[in-house]
Amino acid sequence: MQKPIAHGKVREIYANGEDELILVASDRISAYDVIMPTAIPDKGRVLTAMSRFWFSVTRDLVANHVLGLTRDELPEAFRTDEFAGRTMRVRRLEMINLECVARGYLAGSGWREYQETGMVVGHRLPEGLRLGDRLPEPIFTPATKATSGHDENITIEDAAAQFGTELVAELEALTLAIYARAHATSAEAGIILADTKFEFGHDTSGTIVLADEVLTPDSSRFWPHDTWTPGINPASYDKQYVRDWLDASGWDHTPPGPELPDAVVTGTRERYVQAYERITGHTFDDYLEEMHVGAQL
Ligand code: Q0Z
Repeated sequence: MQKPIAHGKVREIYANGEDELILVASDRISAYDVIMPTAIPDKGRVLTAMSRFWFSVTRDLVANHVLGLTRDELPEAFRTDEFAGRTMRVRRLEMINLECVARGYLAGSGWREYQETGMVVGHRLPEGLRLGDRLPEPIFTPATKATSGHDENITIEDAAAQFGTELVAELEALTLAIYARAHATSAEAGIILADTKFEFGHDTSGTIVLADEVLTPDSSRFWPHDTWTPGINPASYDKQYVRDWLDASGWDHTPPGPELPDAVVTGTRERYVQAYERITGHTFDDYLEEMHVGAQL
């Protein structure tokens, strides 16, 4: 097996010839920005399945980089049980180095900035909003990858100065259109899509293409609608068991994190699968079967 050309905290990228890449999603999970020593079985497969679903339901809004996921669509070296279902063959793009974030609710760094300034990345917001409140309308809050690894928010004006007014306007329109589609789809499943981050690139013809993983719990905040109460820190759809257990363990968020107990692993896996099944209306078993996971080949 060749070596990855890049890896994130929980994913790897391999080259496939000149024009294609292979994205592999692992079962690793991070909490409080630390990778846990215990994996969540099938997490990478659930996230890959979700990404595929969202690329499919947004294909009328934006072109995407997906070329294939099934065994017969992957290069020989990736036709193993370990890679099955967690591996995506994609077009290699000229990536646009701007994190395109849509926020429909007040959370995370947006909440902190709002408390201090009444603004979120250049957007003036109404007074009196609480943590977790829905915004009057979704906002586009671009960010750049800082060398620290953390994203640095920039105003739309700064983004325009760096990437061009026209391109940033197109990215903003695409980001908000995809967010609106995904928010509506998630809402039908009783899940709030609070915010999400997209990465785009250009293909060889200059078309803007949606890339990377999309609308997964690792690139988005998903909240269960039935426990959402503005003013109270919203529960994470997928990671709440892990966070609750870590909070009770007294761990101080410095690496390494503690091994997770079986009940936390099982409960968390169940939440990932449930999110996939609710959002897509398909069973995860059907996905595994389609991807020949566990089949004797
Ligand atoms: C995405 C990333 C990951 C680490 C490169 N279609 C594409 N064309 C060119 N480049 C990329 C893509 Cl998706 C690309 N990343 C982000 C993903 C591990 C970093 F799986 N890096």
